[in-house]
Order: sequence, then structure tokens, then C-alpha cells
Amino acid sequence: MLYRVLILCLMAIPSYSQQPNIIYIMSDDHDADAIGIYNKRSVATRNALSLPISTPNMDRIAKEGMRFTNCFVGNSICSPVRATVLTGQHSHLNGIKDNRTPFDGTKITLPKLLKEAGYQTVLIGKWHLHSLPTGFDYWTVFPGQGIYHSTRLISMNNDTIRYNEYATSTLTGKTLDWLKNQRDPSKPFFVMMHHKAPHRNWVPELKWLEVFSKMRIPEPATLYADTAGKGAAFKHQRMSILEDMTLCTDLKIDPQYIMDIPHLKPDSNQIRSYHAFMNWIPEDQRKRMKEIFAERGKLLQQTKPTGKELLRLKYQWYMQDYLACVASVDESVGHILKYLDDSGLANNTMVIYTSDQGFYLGENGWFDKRFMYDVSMQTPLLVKWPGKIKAGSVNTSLVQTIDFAPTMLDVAGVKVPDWMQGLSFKSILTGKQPELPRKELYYRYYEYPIDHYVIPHLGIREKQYKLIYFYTANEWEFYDMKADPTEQKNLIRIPKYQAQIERMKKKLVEVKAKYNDSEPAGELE
Ligand code: SGN
Ligand code: CA
Repeated sequence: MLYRVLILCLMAIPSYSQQPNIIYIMSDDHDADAIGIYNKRSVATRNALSLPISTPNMDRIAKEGMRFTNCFVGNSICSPVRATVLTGQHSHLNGIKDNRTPFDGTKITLPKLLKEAGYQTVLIGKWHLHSLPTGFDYWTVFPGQGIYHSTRLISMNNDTIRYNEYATSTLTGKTLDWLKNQRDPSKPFFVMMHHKAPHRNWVPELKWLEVFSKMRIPEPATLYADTAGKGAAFKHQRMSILEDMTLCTDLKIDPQYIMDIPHLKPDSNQIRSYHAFMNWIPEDQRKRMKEIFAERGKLLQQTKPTGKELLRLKYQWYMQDYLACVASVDESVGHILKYLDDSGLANNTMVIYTSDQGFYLGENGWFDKRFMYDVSMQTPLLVKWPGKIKAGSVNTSLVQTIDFAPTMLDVAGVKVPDWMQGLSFKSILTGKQPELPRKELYYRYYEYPIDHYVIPHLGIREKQYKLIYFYTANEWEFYDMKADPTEQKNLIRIPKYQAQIERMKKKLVEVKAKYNDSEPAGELE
């Protein structure tokens, strides 16, 4: 009898050898359009920009696994999404509504629950939650947002160490070193590898700058869109490439070329930060990089462009640098995949590639994110899990970053706590279910006015319709995502949609209550 009880008890404990390893790679501000496999096949819900980007290693995750075309965030900025991934909760419950609030390290989180279930837990790269990480056996993180060249990393004893390398390479080296030399091979592992790239100010490695600076990048249809007929939030934002992207800091143009051109003249902050990040680039690369950037400066000096002409140039330079940063991240993914193959770990390792949100690559004339519009609300999600996910599958279910923690726990055989608000999509990965039983996603953005004057808003996104309420401006927007995937036509006053709109307004109130968001939102309730 005792023997049988013992056997039953042992069966209830997930065996370590069965628990898959998980490598969760998250880049920063990497829009799905800047991943080859999304770009070429087009994102289901919006017109993809046709970009000259080749990301063979990210594409490989999709080809051997699953690509999600409807993965979204619930609050499109960095710290809030990171807190959501850790807790499986929306911002109003996990406490991180903006990029400034420190995360409460005593909270129960995904890594803590995995650690309890026998995993070794690791975090390498961007953290950006203003308190030191907890729940990880090993961690090393950037101070704040991190820098590209001559990266600094905070170690577990709170020292800041400088590496004379490019951030993407440093993180790759640290991750491989942990996998090769530090892990306990008798335990499964959970590694969060969080890149700096391709976050602003998009400083590439020289070898990729050489390639992309020669490219001519196609322009999105709405690059020159004006604000005529648009709502208050559209008019009020400061994320315009023409008006808000800086020539010296963002586009790396030496101030000397534009000091005497009144409408292009940089301010003293820009000049200071230009010299700071230039000095971080190692000398052997800096000279050649400055030559490439000098071409930009000379062109401005000669032509003194304004308006459309200036926007056209700024867009090209922005995208060259952004795509060059992505190319380095793709190489890093390749190194990780190769190590998993060579070491024999690949078969029992789930690899996830995602970003902390989408990013404007010139649509509406913008950069940055924050808006509930699909460009920024959508995030890429590629998952490879050999033997479990059918190679080359594409899934269109609505999924959200609140679902990531429940899914990883489920994959590890750990019970999902009922305080998590997301749903596990493990059964989608394994092909047992095509869709989650949830018809709409909740979204709420808070941070204002910094950095980009995006008016706070909330809303719900269904597969076909999206309703947004900019509550401090008391303005509503409604989009038909099938008819208008780039969200150019606000249908809020169109008679034929009034029944849908009324239904969704009621739904928004219900969903807000369902997620226990009790903070008022203008005249919503
Ligand atoms: C910085 C950027 C902003 C960006 C925020 C948040 N300005 O402040 O453009 O929106 O980070 O980014 S910069 O001049 O310092 O680059 S996030 O990814 O951390 O949310
Ligand atoms: Ca980000």
C-alpha cells in the first residue's frame, strides 16, 4: 500500500527530464514588419511594408515552429509589457503602468514559479523595471535602457561593468557562457535574453551599417500623411519623423554640418549626446562610421532640405540604422540556435522570439509606439518546440502578452495561478486547439506627456473591430480592421456602424470590469 502511494506521489511531480528548457528572446521595439517571414508573407491584419530585410535565423524559428499573426500587447511601452510577461497580469494589477515606476520585487512572478518547479532561471540584458531583479538564479542587466557600444551591465553584486563590445554581442556571449559553463545539466532552464536593439537611437555595428547605408528603403503609403480630418490624439503626438526625430542623436549627423542652417541647427542637448554615444563606439569602427554618417551631413549642408524632402531623407537614414540593428539581433539568434543544435539541447528546448511591442517604421510619418493602433499594439511571436509544434504553422488566434506566463508555466507542467489574467495557449502550440476562447483583447495606455505626448486611452480589439477611447480628450475612434487594416478611417460617426459601436462600448465596460480595472476613464462609465 505504502509502495503504491509512493509511486502515485512520484507520478504527480513533473520529472525534470520531461520539463522542456525555455529560451525566451525578447528584443526591444522590433516591429514584425522588420522580420523577413512576417514582411514577405505580410501580417494578416495590416499592409506590410516591403522592407529589404533578411532575418534567416528568426525565420528559422517560424519555419520549424509557429508564427502568430495576431499577438498583441496591452500597453505598448517597455516596462509595462515586461511586468506583464513576469506576472501574467495587465498593468493596473501588476502596478507598472509607465516606464518610471519601480517593480515590486516581492511579487510572485513567472521565474519564481518556474524556479519552485525545479528550473534554473536566468535573465540577461534589458530589465528596465527600476528595482534589482528577483527570482533569477543568475542575472545581469543593463542600467536603465542600456547603450549600444561599450555596453554596461550590472552584475548580481550590484557592480556596473563595462564591456568594450556591441550590446548585442555582449548579451550573446553572456548567454552562451551561461549555457556552456554555468548551468546545472541535471535541471531544466528558463533563460530570458532581452536585447537592447533595435531601440532608439538605433546605433548599428559597422559591418551592418556598411550594408544598409547603401540600401534604398521603400516608403510606407502613409509616410507623408497629414493630420487633416484626424482626431485630437493624432494631432497632439510628438512622434513624427519630420518634427521630432533628431538629426544628431537619432540620425548620427555631426553637428558641424548643420550648425549654420537655422531650421536644422541642433540644440545643446543633442550636441552633448551626439559626442557621448560617438565616444562609446570603439575607435577602430568610429572613423569609418563617421565617414558614412558624414555623407548624410554633407547632403544636408548642400541641399538644406525642408518639408517632404527632409522627411524623405530622415526616413531613409532611420530605416537604414534600424534594419542594421535588427541584422545583428538575427545573427545573435543564429548563435543561440546553433549552440542548441550542437549541444543536443535543441530537441527539448522551446525557443520563443518576440519584442516588447511593435514600432512605427514611418507609417503615419511616425516612429515610436504607445498607440493602440495595430502597428504598435501588435508584436511578433515566433515559437519553436521540436516534436510538439508542427513545423511551418501559422496561427491567427488573438493572443496577448498576459498569456505568455500562463503558457510557459503550462509547458513546464506548473499549475497556472488563478490571479494571472492571461490564458495558456499551449494547446494552440501543440495543434490541439486553433483559437483561444476569448473574443476580444483589453488595452490601456497611461504614460503622459513624456516622451511622445500620446494621449491616454483604452479600448478593445476584436478580430474585425477595434474601439478606442481617448478619455482625457473624451474622443472615440472605431475601426473596421478588415476593410481598413492601416486604421486610417475612424468610423465612429458613420450611421451603418452605430449598432456595432454601441455593442462594443458596452463590451468595453464589461471587459474593464472583468479584468478588475477600477480606475475611472473619463466619461466611460
Ligand atoms: C526613450 C526614448 C523614447 C522612447 C522611450 C521608451 N527617447 O526615452 O523615444 O519612447 O525611451 O522606450 S531617447 O531619446 O532616450 O531614445 S521603451 O522601449 O523603453 O518603452
Ligand atoms: Ca520597447
